Amino acid sequence: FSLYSTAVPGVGERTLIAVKPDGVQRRLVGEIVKRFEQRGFKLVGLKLLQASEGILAEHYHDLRRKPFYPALLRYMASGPVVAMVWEGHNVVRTSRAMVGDTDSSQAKPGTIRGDLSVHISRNVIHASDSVEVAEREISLWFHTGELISWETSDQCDLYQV
Ligand code: IDP
Ligand code: MG
Repeated sequence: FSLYSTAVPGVGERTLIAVKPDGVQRRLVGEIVKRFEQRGFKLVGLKLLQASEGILAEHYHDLRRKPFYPALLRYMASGPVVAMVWEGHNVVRTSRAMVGDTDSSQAKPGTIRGDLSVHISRNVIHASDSVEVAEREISLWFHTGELISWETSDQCDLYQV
């Protein structure tokens, strides 16, 4: 039961964020979590996992014909991933802006990729690119029981409730 999420339109929006294996290996998990926390989003799911080929094939289904696809799947399976679900107003669009350009060499300073990575093939983080895709990706990476609905005590500092 969530009083505030229903009271403020759009506050219940959710997105899938994943720290990719290079980000975990480079000990960037804390830095990345910090940015989403400090922006004001709510963490509703979090786990460290070794992604299976099946989940990665489903996750990157649209890219299956790209020349970099086999290397992308090897990269994503090369170590553990930290998968997260973050919730808040406009979280899908805002997190894409926080993440920055897919090509790290084009990503602006101040963005996660622009501050923490140099190359498109090791760009440290995934973020869903639309609300519909986010819903599909969340159900791919998480069971419903792994997502926690909870109230943050600072809701009225972040939103007009
Ligand atoms: P996104 O992660 O910014 O949404 P997409 O175009 O959806 O970017 O591509 C998914 C992932 O595939 C990228 O984050 C990156 O890891 C990888 N990728 C995309 N384009 C290239 C490329 O040209 N070379 C190598 N890897 C790529
Ligand atoms: Mg994408």
